[in-house]
Amino acid sequence: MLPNARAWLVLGLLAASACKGEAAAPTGPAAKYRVRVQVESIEGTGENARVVLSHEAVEGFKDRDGKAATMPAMMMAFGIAPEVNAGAFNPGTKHEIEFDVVWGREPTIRVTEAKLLPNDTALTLPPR
Ligand SMILES: [Cu+2]
Repeated sequence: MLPNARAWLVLGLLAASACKGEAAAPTGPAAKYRVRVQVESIEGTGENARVVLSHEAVEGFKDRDGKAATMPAMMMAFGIAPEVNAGAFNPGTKHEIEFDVVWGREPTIRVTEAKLLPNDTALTLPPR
């Protein structure tokens, strides 16, 4: 691509995102959390991939207004950031993950890092 063409493409993308308006804009910087999880299932591929995880209670979770909130141990679906190896999320495996939260983004909650834990790691998960 010619340098000029690339610059116009970048400008076009900026303009397109500016035109989306405030309502669609993600609010504030990403908040990041770490928690230990067990994989339940994984669905979809690429940007649409979602992994269902049972996670331990999340320390220091904040709500949409930045106020202290609670996220107890539960089972829920997470998006997966492109840099994460989704192939490691085999059902039943345990991981320590980092996830980010951007209110207004789809998906709001996304795994950004994952480290495999030994399978005999004892986790405090919701009753099944
Ligand atoms: Cu949760």
